[in-house]
Amino acid sequence: MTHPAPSAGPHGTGPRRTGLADTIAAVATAPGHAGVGIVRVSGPDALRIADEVFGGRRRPSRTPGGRFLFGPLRAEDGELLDEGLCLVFRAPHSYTGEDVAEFQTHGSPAVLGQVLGRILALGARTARPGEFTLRAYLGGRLDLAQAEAVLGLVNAGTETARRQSALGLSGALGERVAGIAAGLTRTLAAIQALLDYPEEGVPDEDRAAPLAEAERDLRGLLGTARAGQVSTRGARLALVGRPNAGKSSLLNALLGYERSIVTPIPGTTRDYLEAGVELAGVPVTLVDTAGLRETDDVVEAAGVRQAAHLAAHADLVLVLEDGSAPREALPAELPEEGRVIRVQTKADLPPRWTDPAALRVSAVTGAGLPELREAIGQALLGDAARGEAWLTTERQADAARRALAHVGAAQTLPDDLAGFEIEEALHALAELTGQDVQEGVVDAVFRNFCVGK
Ligand SMILES: Nc1nc2c(ncn2[C@@H]2O[C@H](COP(=O)(O)OP(=O)(O)O)[C@@H](O)[C@H]2O)c(=O)[nH]1
Ligand SMILES: [Mg+2]
Repeated sequence: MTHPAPSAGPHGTGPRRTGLADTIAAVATAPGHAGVGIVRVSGPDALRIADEVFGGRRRPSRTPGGRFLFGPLRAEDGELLDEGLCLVFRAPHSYTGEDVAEFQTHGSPAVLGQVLGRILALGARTARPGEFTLRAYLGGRLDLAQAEAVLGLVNAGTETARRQSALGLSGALGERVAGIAAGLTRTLAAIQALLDYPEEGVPDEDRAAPLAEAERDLRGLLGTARAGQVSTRGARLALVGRPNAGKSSLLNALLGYERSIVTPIPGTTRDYLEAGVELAGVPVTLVDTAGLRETDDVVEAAGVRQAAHLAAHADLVLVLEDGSAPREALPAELPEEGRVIRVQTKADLPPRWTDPAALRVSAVTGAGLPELREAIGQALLGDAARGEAWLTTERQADAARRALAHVGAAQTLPDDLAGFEIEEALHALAELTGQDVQEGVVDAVFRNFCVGK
């Protein structure tokens, strides 16, 4: 599959760096055997190299961009390596913005290895992870958030992750950020225009109102960060409670198969175990833990300590209490309210207590499971609306948080200092989209890519 070059974002002018004279090459498809495999070459020599590899009558370097040729691919001594396609892209109309040739061959490691080896022998060098996309960013074809969205699409394991990454790639996040930045820039201009006349002061409609609006927009944007991150990297959900509360039974019910051992004997689960499942479009790792209780058993005590630790580090914690037995306090501290869902288990039996804050669920009959799934989805995704662009990486969320802090500070300060805070907020927003960003940050983003993308 080829990747049509996406249109540049609204302000898609990434910093240009020199030193892109190299021609780079890599296998772009996954290792292993497949019907088709792709080797990609990008850079100033891409089409000259393609002329040597492609043995058909027509030469790639004389072929207009956006066309493909079919013919033999040859080794240096003329031996036939395979028959395949050579796709020709010409700068700037390619994924990287450079001249690009893509060879589509039969998808075996042997064929792909020979074709890539020939290309490298002709003067290309092996591409580093994400280097094709890095070039698209450096050439201004993608902003940094769009590059992260490319990675999100490559890694997407669920429909939610795919949808949000596709939105990010379309530049929707960059546009949302640009809208906030535009408002801040106008406010900054209004403040600077009146700095020489401090006795006048900037009228509220030019300062207080737009700053409040920027704050609201940034809060809305940050409200999507948790959803964006859990939908792409996944979430950890720990089940905790006293022994026999029904943790292992509920884990099995959520999974739909018997993963964890269930017995009437308290203290059955002494180690923890994990299992993956998709809930509300989020890849969730369910973690079953040892029951929380005071115990003299060394192994069980270690499991209880571990359970508390797992709960502290989970994205979300289901706190289970046996609804068919008298309620007892849990012998452990629980995470803060926002990260907890309370569950009253064994809803098929007569309840011995009621608590409107707890969801009643039966692992035996399945009653309450749909509501529990719904509550988990709500807790993980919040009110982040499906159609809007979300912050999908911690890097993006961090930049948005800093922008919000500066906007908050600007609202409380006199004009000259407020102007400084607004500049800092704009700086953070420019980092979010990668217009104004340290090289180390860019490197960190692209380190997570695979070779060939
Ligand atoms: N009636 C009923 N029994 C349950 C339910 N969930 C668990 N149990 C029983 O409660 C006991 C403890 O269950 P288990 O899942 O091992 O609890 P854990 O110690 O918290 O992991 C077992 O005998 C289960 O069969 C339920 O929803 N309804
Ligand atoms: Mg158990």
